Amino acid sequence: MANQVRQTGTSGMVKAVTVADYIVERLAAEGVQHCFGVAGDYVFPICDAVDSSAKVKWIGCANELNASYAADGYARVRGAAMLVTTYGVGELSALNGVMGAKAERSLVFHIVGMPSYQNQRLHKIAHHTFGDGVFGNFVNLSAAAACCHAIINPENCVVEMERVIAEARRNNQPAYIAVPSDYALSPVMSAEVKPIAPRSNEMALQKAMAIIAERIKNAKSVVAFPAFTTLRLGLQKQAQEAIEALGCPFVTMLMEKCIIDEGHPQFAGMYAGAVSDPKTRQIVEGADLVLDLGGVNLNDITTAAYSAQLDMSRFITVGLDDVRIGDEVIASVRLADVLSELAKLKPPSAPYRGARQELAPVTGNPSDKITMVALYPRYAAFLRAGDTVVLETGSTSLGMAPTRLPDGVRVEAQVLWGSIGWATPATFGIALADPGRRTVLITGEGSHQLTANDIGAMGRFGANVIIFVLNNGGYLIERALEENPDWTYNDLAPWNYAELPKALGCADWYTARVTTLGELDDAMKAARASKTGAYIEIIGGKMDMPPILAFAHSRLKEMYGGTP
Ligand SMILES: Cc1ncc(C[n+]2csc(CCOP(=O)(O)OP(=O)(O)O)c2C)c(N)n1
Ligand SMILES: [Mg+2]
Repeated sequence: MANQVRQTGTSGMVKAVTVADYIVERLAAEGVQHCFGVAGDYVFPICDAVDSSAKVKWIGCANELNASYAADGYARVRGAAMLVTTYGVGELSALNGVMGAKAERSLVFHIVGMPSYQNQRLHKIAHHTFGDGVFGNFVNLSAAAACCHAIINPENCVVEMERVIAEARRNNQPAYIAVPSDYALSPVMSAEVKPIAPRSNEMALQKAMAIIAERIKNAKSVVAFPAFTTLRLGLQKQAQEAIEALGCPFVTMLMEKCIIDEGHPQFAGMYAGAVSDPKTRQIVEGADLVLDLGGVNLNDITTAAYSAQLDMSRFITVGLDDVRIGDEVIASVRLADVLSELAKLKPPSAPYRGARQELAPVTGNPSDKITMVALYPRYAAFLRAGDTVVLETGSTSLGMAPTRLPDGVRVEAQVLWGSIGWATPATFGIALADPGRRTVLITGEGSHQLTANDIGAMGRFGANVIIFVLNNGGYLIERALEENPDWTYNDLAPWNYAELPKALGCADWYTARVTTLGELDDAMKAARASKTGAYIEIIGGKMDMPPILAFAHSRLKEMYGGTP
């Protein structure tokens, strides 16, 4: 008992801290105040530790997939999130969301309660297994969704928690922490460790900065890409300061929309290969030096079906933990340090000044049906500084991409992983993570059908979000990505969307179903004024798609490859 970690209980008695309590306390110290999950017997000790914690609140979700998406959203704002699921059946349901967090670099601590060590040793036939007495069947699967993992026991708990926290922070990706149920209730054994904060190797940082400075000096034209990772790490301000010191134009791609205000004088537009404004395209593709601040993701979506013409030899990519210049990689250099070094540069006397793009005018008559041409500028006019808008994969996010949004609006989207259904629970997590901002969800109805049941949790936990659901009679984006738009698999069960909040326990929410622009304008005003949540179902046209989607439709071969 001598080396058990102890804390003083309220009664003044000294009691040993259990593994479960320690894990919850340690994650609370990482800034986690909410724990998303679904309970189960193997994970009861962890759930109990959360429920009795004064620092972390249990947020029960309708299912583990929703919980994982909510945790991803929360982590994007808070820097870390806690997700708790039960062995096998629970953790496996969460994997899509945890893997999405890995792809999009969002730090979710996934805690899973396992059957007890005793029953594992005895190879008992237990529920949530294949009935084979084997208990390692799922560890590798869940571990593959994370960047690191640990199976916790009372002796390794303190050391392993520091190791996985440091590694997860280094990569800003999920960590998987599995805890047998009897160990979870055992007292933690103390160990001499200090939290490890990721930092740069000073020599490597100096070397990288010298090369970057030389390349900047010799470049006739420089353009900066602030990457989505700066948002995940809370480094937007530092990225902006670096760009202001550089004085060069900066562009954003879909994963980075509004990462720095679109009204910033150095903003040179959104870049998406061939569908970019020609001036933006020239600035990017004609630049001598492209400073990629954080590691942008040049995927089929962000490059508009690989239509970007980028010479990678002109790139300097500052990753989370290294700097890449051509084929040279300088390891152990942190993005935050490079940004603060860049911010020390003396700004040029005549920095780049872009042509300021104003918000698109709101058009159409009150009795008109709702077209996408009329809808996107309305979203832009509706959003304001202090809003976080969550964009679901689908036709709308592609339509919103080139739509200029007001300054002070934060945008979240899951562009790379692109798992539909993500945005609804992610909105919930984001709203809980920062109640000081208004969280606005813009989703298609098809995506919404996957995870709409957690609207109930939004009401239960007082997340006063504003939800716009575009009901366009099916999977429009899929109709556009095929030669034949009329395959029946792109049709949906016709839900009464506007009635969902009431059915799911949010009786005091403002709800509306709108078919004309006048109704939409009135509903938007009412939603903004609502003190509780708001939910607006927008009836759109079955084939009314944004121009970028029409462009993709013309490049199906380039996107998917031709028939061999
Ligand atoms: C989990 C998952 N399943 C399937 C897909 C394929 N998919 C991509 S978009 C989409 C349809 C989206 O439809 P909706 O939300 O109604 O938006 P719309 O394009 O109609 O505006 C589907 C099925 C996916 N990306 N993720
Ligand atoms: Mg749809």
